[in-house]
Amino acid sequence: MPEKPVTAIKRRSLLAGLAAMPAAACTELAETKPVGDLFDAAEGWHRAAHRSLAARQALAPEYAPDERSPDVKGNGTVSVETPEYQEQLAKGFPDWRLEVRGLVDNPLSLSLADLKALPQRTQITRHDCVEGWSAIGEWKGPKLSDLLDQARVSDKANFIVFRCADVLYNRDYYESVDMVDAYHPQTIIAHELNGEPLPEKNGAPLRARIERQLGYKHAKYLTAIEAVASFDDLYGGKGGFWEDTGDYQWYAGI
Ligand SMILES: Nc1nc2c(c(=O)[nH]1)N[C@H]1C(S)=C(S)[C@@H](COP(=O)(O)O)O[C@H]1N2
Ligand SMILES: [Mo]
Repeated sequence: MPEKPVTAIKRRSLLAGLAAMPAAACTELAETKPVGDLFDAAEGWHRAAHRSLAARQALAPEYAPDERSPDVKGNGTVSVETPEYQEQLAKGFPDWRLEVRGLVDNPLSLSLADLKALPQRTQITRHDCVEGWSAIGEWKGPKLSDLLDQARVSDKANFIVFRCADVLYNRDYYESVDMVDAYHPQTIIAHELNGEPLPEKNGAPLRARIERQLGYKHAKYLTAIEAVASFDDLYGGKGGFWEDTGDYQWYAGI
């Protein structure tokens, strides 16, 4: 299936970039350069913005089946010890729901069966953990972009937040990405690893795969996907578990 262009996202990202341009720089340019030069400068900026957006939309490398690692080790939370989770795990998660909510016109509550009924993407990619290990695995699931399209994300949303079922060091694990990564064609909600249902240690029943980012962004044990305008009302306000502790950066592009 051909990958969908992300025109709406492109426009939003370009505007965000424009807003980030210091006002003083604009004033200075306008006051000291002839109008023609200003136009050229704007066009040059536009081209550069496009180039960097294109770089972020590029695909992560994909591998052959025989390049898969024998195991993808579990890291961070490897078991959710509540009785509810353990019961669902034993039964194959018949009652698990993934909510898609926040700044959306059509909130969703999806079962595992609903997610499996959507078009699926299978990708063999390398997981790179910031702690210094990597593993190649085959991940399968629907594209996050399909869920977001179905939920009709509002123009006011700037980020997608991943809510998780686990508690690590007494705090809820969560993560977030911007719209470029959310709509990236390799960003999927995986329910399978190497042809099997996701093992508990790797985030059963659902985990995010965000292939252009480091491992800690790939939230496991997903319960909800939330469109937000900012992180202000979310835990420590930095958009993720490790971001709030101050250990790692929010943008972990690779
Ligand atoms: N919910 C949740 N997601 C998480 C973590 C976690 O502890 N809890 N750890 C992160 C880190 S640091 C890494 S490297 C990967 C590990 O994924 P794996 O256990 O499948 O190797 O999950 C990420 N997502
Ligand atoms: Mo990690």
